[in-house]
Amino acid sequence: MSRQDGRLRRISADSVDDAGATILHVDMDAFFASVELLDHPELLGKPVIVGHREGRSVVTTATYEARAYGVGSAMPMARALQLCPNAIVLTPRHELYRDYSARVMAVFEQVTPVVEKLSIDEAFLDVAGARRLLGSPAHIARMLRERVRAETGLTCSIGVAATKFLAKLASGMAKPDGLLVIPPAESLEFLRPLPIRALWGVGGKTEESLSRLGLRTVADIADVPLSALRRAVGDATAVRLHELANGRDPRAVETQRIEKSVGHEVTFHEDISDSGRLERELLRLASQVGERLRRTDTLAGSVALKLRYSDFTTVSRTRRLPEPSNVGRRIYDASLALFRELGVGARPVRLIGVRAENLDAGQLSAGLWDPDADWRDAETAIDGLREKFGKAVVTPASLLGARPGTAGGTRQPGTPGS
Ligand code: TTP
Ligand code: MG
Repeated sequence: MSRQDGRLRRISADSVDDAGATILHVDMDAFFASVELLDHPELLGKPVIVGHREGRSVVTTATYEARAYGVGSAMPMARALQLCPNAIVLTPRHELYRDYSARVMAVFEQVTPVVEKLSIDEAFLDVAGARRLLGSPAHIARMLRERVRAETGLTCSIGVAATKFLAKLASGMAKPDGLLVIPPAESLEFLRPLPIRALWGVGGKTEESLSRLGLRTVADIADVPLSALRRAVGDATAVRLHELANGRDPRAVETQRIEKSVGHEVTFHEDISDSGRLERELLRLASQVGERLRRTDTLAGSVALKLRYSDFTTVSRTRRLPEPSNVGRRIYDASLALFRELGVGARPVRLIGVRAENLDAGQLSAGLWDPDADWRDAETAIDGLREKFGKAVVTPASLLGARPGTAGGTRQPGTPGS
């Protein structure tokens, strides 16, 4: 929820009924910016943006004071400074954020071992088993917010509900520095008036197709016959949206992560300045990453691109996917956008790598979470052919009509990231 500026904030009263609402979604407020403010207390209450001021950089995040001007994550820095010329821009210090992330996650793990880390600053917790010892879910959530603040100086927002989807929705609404409990008996009442955009995976084209049918709210989706929904957005998406709109979400909080990331990279024999060539290489790497994700039935939440230039400076950039995916095409789209943002410029490239992060295993098994059914079917068919006839026969580049096998480099599978 990157556009959030806290204007529509909703929080719960102390007396809220939380029985059965055992899933917590915790998300740190303006995370990178809040960590920076710990070091710069004189900037508290000011519009602060974290990112690089120069070039074609984008905003990583901004304080809520800056968001009031319309500044948001992933916005070009130039645009952000037009909107908020007085903003103070701080250079990101990723190591520091990772350090705070680990401290925050450690606080979560004091509450329950059932913690599913989703990204650097958010996690799901299942507190069903912690209730006897620690109290009701809302009580646990309040305690958790206090502990996070006491141990790190940072604020977070927490959503408490009976399902992952609702808990995540609730934490977004409680921001910043709030707690919102959705009593299970009121789940539908809460959901139905929301715009369809609130449903996981609805954005862009899906939203357009649905509005063309006159569907505007979650209630509209819940009440429309499934067959009509299927015709509009395809089988898999229709079923998923219908389930979500009716308050059903079978996904459990998963603690086990087989791998934290999956990546491939290639080092060239000679430095490359031809961006077309590098983009084809990106497609190949992204496809390999997608194939590995599909093999373990894992979805990636974000994609990282790594470039090492001829002078050995190395940069990496991360982008969140519009929705979790294991489709090579989606991973390629995200890495290409990052690549174009960074640009090759005057510096030739000696290494390029693509990595899938925020992995979420086993979510596809219910068949409910598949907005990319067509791409996935096509790519899974290719997986099968490659297994049968060897990798050289069907390459991802052949999907785009490019000539395969032109990389001329050494390729190493990436190691799981930290
Ligand atoms: P978010 O949780 O999406 O954003 P946030 O914590 O800054 O703000 P809030 O949750 O209160 O809305 O992302 C967590 C961090 O991840 C964020 O502080 C910076 C980083 N990030 C990026 O670098 N690029 C992005 O596009 C996004 C969305 C986040
Ligand atoms: Mg956050």
